[in-house]
Amino acid sequence: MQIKHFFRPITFIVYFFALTLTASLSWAQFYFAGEDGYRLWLKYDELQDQTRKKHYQKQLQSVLVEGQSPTSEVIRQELSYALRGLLGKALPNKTSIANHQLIVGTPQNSSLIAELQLAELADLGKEGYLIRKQKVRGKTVTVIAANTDIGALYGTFHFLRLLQTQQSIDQVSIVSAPKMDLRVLNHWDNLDRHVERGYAGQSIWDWHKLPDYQEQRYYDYARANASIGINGTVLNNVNADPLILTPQYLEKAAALADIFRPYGIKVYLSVKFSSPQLIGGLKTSDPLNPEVQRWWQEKAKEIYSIIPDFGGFLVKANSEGQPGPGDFGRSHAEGANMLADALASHGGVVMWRAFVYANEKNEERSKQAYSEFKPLDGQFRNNVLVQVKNGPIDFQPREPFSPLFGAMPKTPLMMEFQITLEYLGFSTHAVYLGTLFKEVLDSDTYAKGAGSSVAKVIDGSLFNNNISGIAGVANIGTDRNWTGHIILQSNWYVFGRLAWDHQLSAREIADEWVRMTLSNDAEVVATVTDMMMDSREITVNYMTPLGLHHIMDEGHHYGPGPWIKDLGRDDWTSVYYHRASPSGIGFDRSPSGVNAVEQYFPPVRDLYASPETIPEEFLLWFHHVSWDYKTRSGRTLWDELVHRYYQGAADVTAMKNTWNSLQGKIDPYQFRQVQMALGIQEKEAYWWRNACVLYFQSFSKKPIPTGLEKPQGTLEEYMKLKFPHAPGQGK
Ligand code: GCV
Repeated sequence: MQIKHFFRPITFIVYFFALTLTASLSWAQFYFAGEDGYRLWLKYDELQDQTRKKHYQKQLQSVLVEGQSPTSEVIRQELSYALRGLLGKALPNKTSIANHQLIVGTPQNSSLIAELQLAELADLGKEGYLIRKQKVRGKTVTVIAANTDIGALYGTFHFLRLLQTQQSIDQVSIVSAPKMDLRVLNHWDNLDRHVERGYAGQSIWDWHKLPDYQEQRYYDYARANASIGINGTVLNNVNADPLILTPQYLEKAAALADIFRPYGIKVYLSVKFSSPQLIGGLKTSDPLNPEVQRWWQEKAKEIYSIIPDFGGFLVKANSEGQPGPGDFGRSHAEGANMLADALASHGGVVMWRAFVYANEKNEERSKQAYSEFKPLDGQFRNNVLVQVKNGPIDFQPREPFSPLFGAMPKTPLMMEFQITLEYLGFSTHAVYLGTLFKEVLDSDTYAKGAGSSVAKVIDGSLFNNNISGIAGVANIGTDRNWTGHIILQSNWYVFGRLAWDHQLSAREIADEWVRMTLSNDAEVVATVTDMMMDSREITVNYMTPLGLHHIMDEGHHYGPGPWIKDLGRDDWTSVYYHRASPSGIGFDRSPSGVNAVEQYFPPVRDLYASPETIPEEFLLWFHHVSWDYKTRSGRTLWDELVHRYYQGAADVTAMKNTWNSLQGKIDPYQFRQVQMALGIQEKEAYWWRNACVLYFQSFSKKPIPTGLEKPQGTLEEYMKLKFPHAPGQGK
């Protein structure tokens, strides 16, 4: 799978001539050889620690994977590929049962495992597993057991992770089951392969060549997802093309579903609510119209006839120009229920998005999803999940959690995170999202008193929901390294790991990802993990400190644009959100303003209601304060704001230097990729700093605090910058 460019003779010759002909080329050009990132965290390179390797070799001389299903075959292949790589040794093809040291299977496909009568399996459901040293017919072996083949596959990946991260397997004893049912990637991929908010190339789905041409990448995508427990994928953009439901495209989706099935991954589709009119020839898409209902029922039947385990529909309705039940005077519940009824008998679900805001409502944007959906609690069918973005606006570098979490006890709420960095620097900034995800998941809603975390709302445990789920808007594209640069692979990884177990810490997941992707060297692991853990806060500081939000340039959302005003709608502009004026800055969402705090449960509501008690990172989200307002550092608001912008930018320089200190300790190509990205990030961090400080200074009229350099450039210069072809824009 990996192409070692440098070692191919032809490549070597090309490099040689390039070097001699261009004397100015530095040796750095050679650093493009190496690990290109395609293998993600499933590299399985031979372990460098010889003692550890020998120890593993002794315990893994012979492996038995039970079962004949396609999933068992996948397990067999993955184990043999991985162990050959990690241990540098092919496994013997056949040994007698008595000699097996690792056995993988289920009580159904393995008499050896059935004999063990493993009581823990009773609590592990369809996807859980156990990994344990166990006496089997008198001999101690490692057992990976589950109730299903998919569970055994997850257990296998966990076991391989232990080896990849060089942990002891001597006394291994692990029992694990996912905390959420649906762990789903949302691809905002169009049928022409443009990815909305995608910064890593085109869509990996080659719709034109499907169903017959099946890329190796589809299989590697499935392996990667299965390795972190992701069990569903929504193939197409929520701004859906109705053609996805035509036979021509369903056949293509079916081909992908066939590939993903052995890996435990179900296919879902985003659908356009007006499909009955657009492709069905009906005069209406009114959800209460019997003909429309019949159309969806027939469509569901057609889908299940070719994708028997089809997951269901994701719907963006009456949002940003998309059609929906509101067009016919119906509620979101009536729309969702019609689709849910069509899918119910086949076992499908509807993931209905709560990302709605409308001009006509004349209500502040951050409050609208709550106002619209809370009254519908209890009205949805039991195969509907309402999918809520983590914050009340739109995937900003920092937002408070959406007040809907905790507010709809009778409805399963699904989390929607954004893995792609639409608002955090596209694919050239190194921002690890583990800390952002955890901050949201661990937030206490107080819906049922202290301890009612967002995580407990979405995993269904707080309100005892019948189904639970979490979605992540994918950052995946055709770039050889999948995600733009290597560090951003960690965001795909951490999403999957937290979807499986939200109690894991962001740090332990970063640590494990670094070991599997970059190196097990202690210095590399510590340095990169620290860097990743700080990276999101650094980004908040140079983009949107102290609760500022939505001040990026318009449309593409690339770079700073606090001056953006006069667009089609106020709540698409930056000035709507920061409200800077000569007297101060920030959005008054307290009781003296639009009172968005009322949507939270006490004591959050009370804490957020006053600038004195609100956590400072949300100050300007909920309050308009004067430039002289005293912040907790003792500085005035103006000085604190400027300090944070400066600190953020300086921290990127520090991060770049830290990374540079790892040269020679990381694969050269991996090193170079991140080095280049950090170079861009550094430039852009200073751009953000200078543009925002100069802009806000035009209101505060205050000097840059002593000791800080003057921003380079002028505000006018920054305001003139235009990026009409910035990637990932909506079409
Ligand atoms: C898919 C934001 C993005 C849009 C996206 C929308 C959504 O507004 O900028 O590109 O559309 O959110 O989540 O539906």
